[in-house]
Order: sequence, then structure tokens, then C-alpha cells
Amino acid sequence: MKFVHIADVHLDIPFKTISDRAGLGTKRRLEQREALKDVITFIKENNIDYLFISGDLYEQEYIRESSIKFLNELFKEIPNTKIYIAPGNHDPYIKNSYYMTFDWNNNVKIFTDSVQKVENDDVNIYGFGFNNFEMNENQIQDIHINDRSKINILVTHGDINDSIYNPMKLDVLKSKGFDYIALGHIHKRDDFDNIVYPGSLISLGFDELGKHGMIVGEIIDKKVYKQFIPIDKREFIVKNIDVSNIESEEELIEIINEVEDNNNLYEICFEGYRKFNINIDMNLLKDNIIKLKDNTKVKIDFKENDYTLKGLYIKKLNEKKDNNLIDDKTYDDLLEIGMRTFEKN
Ligand SMILES: [Mn+2]
Repeated sequence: MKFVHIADVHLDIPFKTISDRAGLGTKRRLEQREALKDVITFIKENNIDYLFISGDLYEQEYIRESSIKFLNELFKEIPNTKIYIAPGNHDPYIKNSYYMTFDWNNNVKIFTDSVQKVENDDVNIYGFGFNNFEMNENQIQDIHINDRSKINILVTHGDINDSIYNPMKLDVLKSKGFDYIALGHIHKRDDFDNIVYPGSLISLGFDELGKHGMIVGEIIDKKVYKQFIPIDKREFIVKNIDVSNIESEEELIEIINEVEDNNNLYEICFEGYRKFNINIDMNLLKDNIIKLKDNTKVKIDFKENDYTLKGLYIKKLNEKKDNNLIDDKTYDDLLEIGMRTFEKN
């Protein structure tokens, strides 16, 4: 049997914080739809028997009925594929959720918070999901495989570390004897033999670097052959620039714009000691640079006989530090706040 395993799509997430540029949120939501279409196309072209969606398919808080209809129309396009969804902490199985209220196509099975087993000819599929935005009910204890001659698969959402998100211990999961465990929750792809987090289908921001996509697998004679196939056409990349030897904002802009022209989205993080005030107009940067982060410290050339407000401020701070009235961290913070204030004027 052949399967596709995805998780953490987070459909309709607003993407509020990924960018300093307008419009990128909407663009990224369009790309979520495109990614889902690409998964469905792959399933059609490769005659995939099962689609496992391991939670956080959508955002309960933001999901619109139009997006649910869009999803369901896609599911209708693959009538021969059985689809199993385990609700996650962002799309729990709760009253008034679309999982409960929407009339899903008949190839879609949505698991609830109690463990259910669905028997197919060759495969038994077990699953459960979240009944709330947090869950700690240990359902995993109650799962016992009854027919080991068949392929047994578990679909769920949760943490393999201690947390409030359906924590499950890896050794307990391993001991259950499943041929494949389709997990979701961790957005970075990871696997422990056949216990697999596919990662988020598309990256949700600069804390989700690298490639994102789906797991495609085939189980033959109880042996699992699986591979990762990228779906997200972009990668989020963080690039650090040490500004210590850069003389001006113009020079810095030139260096920032040396990033390659490609589909990837860049966050540029400034570090080191700055000699000038950094206040860059995003319009001067290439389109694929979408976020700037300033972790620089100000370079101070303090002169004892500087009686400007700035000079006096530094002198006062130095005195406090010398007399151990403030620690190094507070000194750095106050220096930073002060210098930023003076830079503005
Ligand atoms: Mn998630």
C-alpha cells in the first residue's frame, strides 16, 4: 500500500509576524492552497491509497468556511484515496468546529479524542486527536494492536517530549508494534525509524528553516519505504551580517542586496558594533528580503570632556558600573536604550 503523510498545514494562519513587507501574509496563504493542490496532484498521479493528515490542518481561530470547502473539493478529486485526519491542538475536535459541523466527502475520516480503529482489507488504521487546545489524557496506553498479520498504522498529533500537547513517550510508542506512526505537531521534520514527523507542509516563518513538504511511503511485506518530497517552493533563510566594519547605511544596503535572486525569503540579522544609525527603508532592498533584525550594539567613542547630553549620559552610566550599582547586562541595555534615543535626535 502507498501513502502520503502530511501535518501542520495551519490553513488560514494570518502570517502576521513573518514579514516587514505588506501583502506577504496573503501571498503565503495562497501558497498554502497551492501546496495542498500539489499534494493532491501527486496523489492522483501516483495512485496513492491513503492520505494521513496528522493534525493542525487548519487554524480554528482563523479558518473560514470557504477554505474548508476548498479543502473538501480537493478531497473529492481523489475519491479512491482514503483520508484520515487526527485533529491537533490548533484544530481540535470541539463543538462548532468544522470537523463536527461540515459535511465532509465520504473518503474522509476524522478521528475524535477517543481511539478508533478503522479496518481496511490490508491495513488497520488507529487514530485519535485533540478534544481541546491542550490535551493530556494518555490515550496511547489503551491502544493494543489486535491483528499483527495486517499493516497497522497510528495517526495522531502530539509531543514526544513532556508537554501539555498530548505527550507520548517514544519507547511507549515503539512498544506498541505499529508499522508506521504518522505524527504531527513538531514543525521540523524528524523521524525515529517509522515514527515520523513530516514537519509543517510549508514553512510558517523564520523559526522553520530548511525544506518543507510531505512524506511519501510504501509498505511492502510489512517493510516501510519512505522518502521526503519537498512541497514548499520557498525556503526561509536567516543571514547574519556583522556590521562592525561597515562604514555607512549605504554600504550596508549594498551588502544586504548581495543575496541571491531566488524564491527564498530572507531575514537579515545585523550583529556586531554599529558606527551609524540603522534605519533602512525596505523599498531599497530586494523583494526576497522580507525581514530585518537589529542585534547590533552601539560603538561608543567616549571622551572624558564630552559635555553633550550623550557624553554626560555615558559618563553617568560608567560611574554606576564602576561603583557596582548596575551589572554588565543592565549597563549594556541602558547604553543601548540611551544611544538609540540620541541617534534619533
Ligand atoms: Mn502545528
